[in-house]
Amino acid sequence: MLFVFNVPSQCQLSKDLPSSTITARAMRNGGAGMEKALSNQEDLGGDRGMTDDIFDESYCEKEGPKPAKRYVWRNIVLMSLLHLGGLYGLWLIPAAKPVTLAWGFLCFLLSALGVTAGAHRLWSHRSYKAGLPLRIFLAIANSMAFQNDIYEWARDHRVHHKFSETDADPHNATRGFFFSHVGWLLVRKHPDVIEKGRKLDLADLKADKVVMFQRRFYKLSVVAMCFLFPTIVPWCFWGESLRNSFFLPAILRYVVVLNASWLVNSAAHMFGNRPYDRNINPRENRWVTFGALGEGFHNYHHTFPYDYSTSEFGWHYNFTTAFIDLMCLLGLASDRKKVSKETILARKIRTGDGSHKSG
Ligand code: ST9
Ligand code: ZN
Ligand code: ZN
Repeated sequence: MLFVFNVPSQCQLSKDLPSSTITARAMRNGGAGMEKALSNQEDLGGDRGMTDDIFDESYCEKEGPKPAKRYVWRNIVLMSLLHLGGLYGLWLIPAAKPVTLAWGFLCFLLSALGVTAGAHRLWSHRSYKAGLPLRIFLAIANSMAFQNDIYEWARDHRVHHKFSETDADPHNATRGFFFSHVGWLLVRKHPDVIEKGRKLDLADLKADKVVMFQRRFYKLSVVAMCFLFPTIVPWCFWGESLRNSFFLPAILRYVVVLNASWLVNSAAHMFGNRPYDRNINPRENRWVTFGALGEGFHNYHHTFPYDYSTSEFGWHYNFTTAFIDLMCLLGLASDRKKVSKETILARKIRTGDGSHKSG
């Protein structure tokens, strides 16, 4: 049974790929099959109710020339203005009250958790369960992060895991650092992203009333949570100037959260070592881990996408894991999925790059 996974598929052979690429792709599928064989309780779906975040080796990129890039000028202009606003915010820092900077940092943590503990670990991967109060909190925090609504974010993220580094990956890192960082938001998607994305099982997201409510009122919630709320608090409560209140906790904080998140798609797919699977691009990148509240253990994460901690090291540089653990302690979350030490070690020995360390 396991030998079957290591045989290159017809489509890969017909594309005349270099043998190293064929082996790498076959190993990714082999990896998944082997993992299942290694542990009975840690099957790929578990009780998550979805498996569409597992790499699909059967996908073949279409033959022939790639479709031409179609720029979305509205996004290019808005993203440039936003980053200019962020630079202006940086320049304003010395003029701001310390409490405004502290507020900006709190807004960073809240919006980051809306992405890491919310859109990512809960809604994209179903790596733990959250009760209604926590889901409402995470959806509000997610609107503060303004990274597309949870439904769209989780759909794009599942398609990223399932078709990593191919045409069907929205931020395919083989198209370069800039494309995987922000460029993918400035052009029309490759048709395969949409075609493959439409076949994903998103029933769990559609059944989640919090997710669908946030999607329905997304624009309003973004205006309120990403821009108004962070601005109004310092302006009203400690008399910060409107200019500092807007450009620091709202604009600069938003730019920082965006770039910290995008670095997971760019830097953590290019720089770092691969202790768990040397055949895939995602890496362990300690700088990204630090800036993204524990989301830079990306070789581990793509190897075991169902692990709630996205790492084998618990709270180490992993504020998001500490947060989820605290939520479980308070009875607001449960059912954390964790890969056993034995499975991790076996995988490191079988497919790791020998670094056996993170970062
Ligand atoms: C942003 C997202 O920044 C950031 C994501 C980061 C992810 C990081 C992941 C790393 C792991 C986690 C780490 C977290 C770390 C956090 C740290 C925090 C400190 N499947 O989209 P359209 C359909 S957003 C199925 O317009 P175009 C779609 O439904 C920033 N279907 O495609 C629609 O159908 P219909 C703010 C799909 O025209 C049709 O296709 N936002 C899929 O190619 C057209 O959809 C922005 O900057 C799919 N996957 O445009 C811009 N995709 O017509 C937002 C699409 O039937 N985006 N469809 O309704 C856009 O403007 C556009 O999407 C576009 C592409 C221009 C990029
Ligand atoms: Zn990735
Ligand atoms: Zn993920």
